[in-house]
Amino acid sequence: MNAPVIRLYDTQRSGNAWKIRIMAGLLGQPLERRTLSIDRGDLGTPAFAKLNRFRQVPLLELPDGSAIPESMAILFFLSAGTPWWPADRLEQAEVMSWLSFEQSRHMPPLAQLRLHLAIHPDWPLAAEQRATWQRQAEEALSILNTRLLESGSEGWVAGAGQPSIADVALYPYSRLARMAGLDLPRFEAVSDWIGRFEALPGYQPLFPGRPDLNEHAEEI
Ligand SMILES: N[C@@H](CCC(=O)N[C@@H](CS)C(=O)NCC(=O)O)C(=O)O
Repeated sequence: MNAPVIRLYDTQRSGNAWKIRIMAGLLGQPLERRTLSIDRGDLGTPAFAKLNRFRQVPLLELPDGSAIPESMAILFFLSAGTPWWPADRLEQAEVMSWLSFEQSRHMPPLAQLRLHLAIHPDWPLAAEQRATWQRQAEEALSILNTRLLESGSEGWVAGAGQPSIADVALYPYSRLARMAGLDLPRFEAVSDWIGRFEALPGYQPLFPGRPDLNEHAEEI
């Protein structure tokens, strides 16, 4: 009999889905990947809309057929009961505040700049829009940098002693900031934290087995 599988719907270059592959790697949780392509229109099909009303990746499908959309919800689901989701209510609130920051102020400008500058440079991008995203992305990295400076050279996003799903959530689009045209080394504490994060046992690069391709722009 086949072992029940947890299935991840993702795309090759999705930073939001990368969070889930990293989390599964860090937890030693096997995942079966169903890799779709936005450029091919896979997310616009009625079959995918039936699985995920939000029509986005990541989507996690459980062995009983239930499905969880949204990277934050999936990170919570996978990490609950492990050290990646703290037991203390105040610490949980701290983690959630960083998840909210990632979704509202960090990921949107960084993901849009990466999409327009590196993945689809053929798409039109008005100078004013680019400048707004650039300002928002710099502000988000600066807030994260200040937090990591407070946490110290061994520290993590939502507490000094232990990484949490806040680190997993904030890693991908921080790591990809150069593709978004940002000067990542200027955010020294963020750069150091990225190095510490990538040294964690179970860390997964964007393209499996190819950490050298983390900033690769094309599907392979
Ligand atoms: N809030 C969502 C955002 C997911 C998201 O933006 N996914 C992108 C790929 S990284 C996507 O599916 N884009 C296709 C589309 O929106 O049509 C999450 O955190 O999971």
